[in-house]
Amino acid sequence: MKDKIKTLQREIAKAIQEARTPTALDEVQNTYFGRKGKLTMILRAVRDLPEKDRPSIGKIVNSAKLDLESRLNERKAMLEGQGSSLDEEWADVTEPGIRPPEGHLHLVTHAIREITSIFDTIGFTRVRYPEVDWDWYAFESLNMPADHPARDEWETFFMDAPPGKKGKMVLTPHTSNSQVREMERGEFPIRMIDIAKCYRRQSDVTHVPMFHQFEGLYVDKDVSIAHLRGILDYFVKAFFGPDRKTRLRPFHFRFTEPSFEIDVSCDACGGSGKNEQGEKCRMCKRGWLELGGAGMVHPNVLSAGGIDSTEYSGLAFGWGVERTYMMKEGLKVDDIRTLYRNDIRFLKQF
Ligand code: FA5
Repeated sequence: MKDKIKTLQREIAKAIQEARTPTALDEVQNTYFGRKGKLTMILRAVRDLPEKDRPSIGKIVNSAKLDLESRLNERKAMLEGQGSSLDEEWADVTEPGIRPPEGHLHLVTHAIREITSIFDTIGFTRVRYPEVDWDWYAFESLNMPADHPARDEWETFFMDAPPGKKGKMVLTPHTSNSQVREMERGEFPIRMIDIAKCYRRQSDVTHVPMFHQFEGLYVDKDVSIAHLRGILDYFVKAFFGPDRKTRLRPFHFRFTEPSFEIDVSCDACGGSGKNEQGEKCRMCKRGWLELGGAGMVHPNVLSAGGIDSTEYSGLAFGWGVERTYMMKEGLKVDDIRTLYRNDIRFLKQF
């Protein structure tokens, strides 16, 4: 009996091992483990053995049964696993590929491109000048001598570097450093648009320490405030839409005379300063949003750029790219710092 069990155990183990598919394994299971299977019959035969032999033979049969069941389960798991992984690996080589996630340009880059192209259509060429520049270009040549209190408004970062003939080096606090640099090229008429990074020691809901400005400069014979108005109106209508209006508000800059702050009519309240309920508009001050500064180039600045101010005159303007973009219709960004927090949920919307 013992030999018979051992021979059957080897036979079943071999059959299990040789089953190549789950169906073949099912057949092995039926043949040996089923109601009339060879192993089941042996187990039953143990009952008919003389009582003295039953415990020892029973033990051998049971241990053979446990061993074979575990082989069967292992093989089953292996064959089923193989089947499913083959299913998963199946590929339709004719199917179109899956596009990898694609980024897009930052909204400030979009704004810079749009601004560049609007000014391009009226003959303003985009130029680039250093974003780390000499004090002379950032302040002194703009009618702001050293220690002049007007400089305080620019809350400047100074470079830890030895001063040169043109003073200390600064991270440009505005793009107006490009005015004299452009004049030094000596080509007329000047119609430049300089868009660059600016740096100031400021950070709150309307200020960031690094931002962008776009500086326009037009120098020729007989340039007047009428040109300034025309350029402003053209830009505002092209960038914000045909219904938006501009106004010039008297102001003071050391490098322009006269100087203005430029306001754009508020889109949220249509310039009325009140919302539909007749309450004060939350977006603006009395119907107007401030866009930036402008004015007629001061004769001292023309002289610093080597231009005869009795022959030539000029206009200049400098506005913040981020703030200008935030004034666009329907763009409800109420904290300028959001633009640079790199929160993908915010950036994805543009
Ligand atoms: C100037 O910087 C002048 N250079 C503008 C100018 C140019 C006047 C040419 C006349 C002729 P102001 O400091 O106001 O001016 O800055 C202009 C604009 O830059 C502001 O209206 C605002 O839109 C933007 N700006 C200034 N500081 C910040 C800041 N910290 N964060 C974001 N935007 C700023």
